Amino acid sequence: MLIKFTIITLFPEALRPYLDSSMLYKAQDRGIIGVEYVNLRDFGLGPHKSVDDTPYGGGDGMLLRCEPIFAAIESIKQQSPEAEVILPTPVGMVWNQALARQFAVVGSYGAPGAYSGTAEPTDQGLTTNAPGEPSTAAKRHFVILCPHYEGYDERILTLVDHQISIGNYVLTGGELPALIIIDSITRLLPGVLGGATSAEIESFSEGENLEYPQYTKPAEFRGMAVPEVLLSGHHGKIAEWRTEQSRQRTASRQKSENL
Ligand code: 6GU
Repeated sequence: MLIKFTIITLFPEALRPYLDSSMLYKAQDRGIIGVEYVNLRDFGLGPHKSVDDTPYGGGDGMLLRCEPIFAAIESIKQQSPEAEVILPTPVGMVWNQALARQFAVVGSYGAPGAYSGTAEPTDQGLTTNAPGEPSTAAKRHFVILCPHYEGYDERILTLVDHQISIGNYVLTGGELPALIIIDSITRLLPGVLGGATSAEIESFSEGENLEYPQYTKPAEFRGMAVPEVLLSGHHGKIAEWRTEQSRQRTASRQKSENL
């Protein structure tokens, strides 16, 4: 197993259907990733297994208390002291493809070229391990602590290695961000996507360039024709067209973002 994800959540039932579908299911089935759920409620206080309380100083809503969160994370770290704790939070660093690539780096220091995975070496020379390499323990273990309600007691930050936001808007909880983080890391791991290089050539992989448009059969649909060059069989011209399309898309989105 390359990466194990332990998700601490009050709503495991909200996460399971997505993680048990499609590529994330396959990644688990192939033993590339492991997913484990820890219900924060199990660490709640008192007969009602309470996990939240009102904020000191007043204000709306409820905050997650320290005790259940410390207990949950300490129980995981006892088994896995190297685990890295991720807190999805709107005040965190905004997630992007470069961060996903860093989190997908697994394995040990090695000579450049000494790996055959799809994740890229970092500046520190870290590499992935070869697909299918026999392994027992996960090479990297992420614990994702999903907040809920109006927030959390600030003292839980002493447990956290990475505070991650998925964009500049506010969600009701950390479950959707957890899925996004897991998905974007997992698809970079060797053996998850079909083609060996498909993760590399897609949008964002090369700098911040967006992917070119693609088409499949039929060649004409309701009067909409596939661009002629793609039917030409001329590989040089096709590559040129794709590069140009990619450049135009990237430029046009940059323009709309700067309005
Ligand atoms: Cl990580 N959490 C919440 N609650 N809202 C967000 C977010 C995270 N990222 C963007 N908005």
